[in-house]
Amino acid sequence: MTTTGSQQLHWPEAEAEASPGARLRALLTSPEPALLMGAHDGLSARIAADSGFPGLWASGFCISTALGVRDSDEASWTDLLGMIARVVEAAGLPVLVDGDTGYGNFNTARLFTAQAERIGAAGVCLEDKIFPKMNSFVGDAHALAPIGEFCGKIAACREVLTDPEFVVVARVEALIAGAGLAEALRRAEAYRRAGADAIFIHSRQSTIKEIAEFAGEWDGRLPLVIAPTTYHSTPLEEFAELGISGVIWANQSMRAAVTAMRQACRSLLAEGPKAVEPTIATLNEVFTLMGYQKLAADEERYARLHSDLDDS
Ligand code: SPV
Ligand code: MG
Repeated sequence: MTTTGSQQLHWPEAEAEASPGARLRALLTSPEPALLMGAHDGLSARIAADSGFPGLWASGFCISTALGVRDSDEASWTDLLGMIARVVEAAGLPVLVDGDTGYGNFNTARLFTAQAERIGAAGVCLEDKIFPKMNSFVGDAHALAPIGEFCGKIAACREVLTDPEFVVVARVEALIAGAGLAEALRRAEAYRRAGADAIFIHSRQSTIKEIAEFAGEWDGRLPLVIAPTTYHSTPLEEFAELGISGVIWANQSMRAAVTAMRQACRSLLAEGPKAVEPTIATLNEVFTLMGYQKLAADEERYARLHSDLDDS
């Protein structure tokens, strides 16, 4: 039992016998692609869990955005871990943490990974770029880390873990950097040998084409994870046919929030609260989502538990 205390306080249904790492591993080795929903705070994590997603992606892009900064290592890694702890606690689901480049060298990467395990995350994903990194969809300057150095980072992260089931994902950015399929495969194989449990192969094309080519050549050597942000129109069945193990919906929740909050702000200013009220969650919906009923039940229970002593 490795769930955190606050999960038990808020979400008793989230208790599980297996460790977070074992639960994520089970998802990534199941026959169907596991759908991991992007989360950026406790609320988005809770909504994803409530909607039925089996696991979460703690997105660096989205947490940065929620903190009001850019996805270029502008947030400190302790800022991120603070928010990731909220994501883990609120969801009660296995959480794969976006560890970016590991915030520097092998040492910062392993410190980050050890902390992520300590706060109850299920896995960490490290990408083979240079610190400070830039979001993969911004510009063309995506310098890749030397392969040997990145392999050392993976090995250091593996060795610092206490749970052997904790998942270390190596993210290959060669296709993002325009370095081509052969380089992507060369890197993925090196990372597999260095101890990665899965490969996140990232692409920013609008079709599945280069991911399909990679998956064909890769031939199931390790589970493959993807984030179809730009090739979102690909049917899920195609991912299954390619043998993809994990599909990350990385930023849709944050982008939905941006649209909804903008709309509410605009309507409030232009038309007043009456126009906004029918389009937003009721207070009761929020109270239900956040488990206020359980708090009330607990309050009653503890008030009665030793109430006989009050009379004596
Ligand atoms: C993130 O969500 O922070 C990611 C995935 O790294 S992406 O933004 O799609 O590159
Ligand atoms: Mg990221």
